[in-house]
Amino acid sequence: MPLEALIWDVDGTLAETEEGHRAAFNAAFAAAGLDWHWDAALYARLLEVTGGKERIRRYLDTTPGAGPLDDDAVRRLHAAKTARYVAAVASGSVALRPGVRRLLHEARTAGLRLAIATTTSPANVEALLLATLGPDGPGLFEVIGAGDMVPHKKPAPDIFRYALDRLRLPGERCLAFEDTLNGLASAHDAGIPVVVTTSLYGGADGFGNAVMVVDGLGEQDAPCRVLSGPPLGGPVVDVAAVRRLMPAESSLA
Ligand code: XBP
Repeated sequence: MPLEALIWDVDGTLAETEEGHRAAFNAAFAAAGLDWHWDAALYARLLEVTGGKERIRRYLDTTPGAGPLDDDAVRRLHAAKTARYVAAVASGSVALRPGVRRLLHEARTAGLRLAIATTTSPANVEALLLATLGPDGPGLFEVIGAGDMVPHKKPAPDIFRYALDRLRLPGERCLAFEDTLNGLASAHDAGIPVVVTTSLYGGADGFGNAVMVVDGLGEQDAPCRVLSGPPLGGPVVDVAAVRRLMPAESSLA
């Protein structure tokens, strides 16, 4: 099937953002007078739950003595966290991962359409795209599916289906980039082939449904490593390489 669009996850894929999220959560907890502190090990476990509000709820449900907090209080706490995260990203604290800027440019030059499918809040996405790609950053993406735009977050396929619906494309004409098991499951269940770029919090195995697993997209002077899938034939994941990953045309097509 010819490739027509690339659909991108955000946190851990476009940029290594989760340490920024973790810092924003902890700052919001402190500002609210809560003695909660999410260290990296606890946060790695809590990341099994996508969505910041849902993650706070999971912490409340699994931490003796934390809470109780009603839904309104959770929403307010999460909004305070989002404000802190957006401010940090807007100040330039986060950079795109190696190869992301290059592949986005190559894809646009090749006429491929771009979309985003993420669990994070829309404000976080806009802040990241403006800070890293400039004022035209958000406009590079035809569709930005984020956060509560869908009823069920990853690993449910909703957010990738949302992107496909608005692209008016079938999954087999797209390619998704993800970094977590939840994200892989979400895109795969939406019928989209997935390239996994392993990340700080995304784990290193269990990506059997991916068409390729790499340690990043690579740059000419900093080659990426293929952890599973066909050889790249060069140092980076580029448009030619992703086109080769697409499923063959169906004989019935
Ligand atoms: C990552 C998430 C988000 C972020 C925090 O989303 O699961 O919850 O960790 O952002 P993705 P919010 O990998 O789909 O980009 O607090 O705004 O949810």
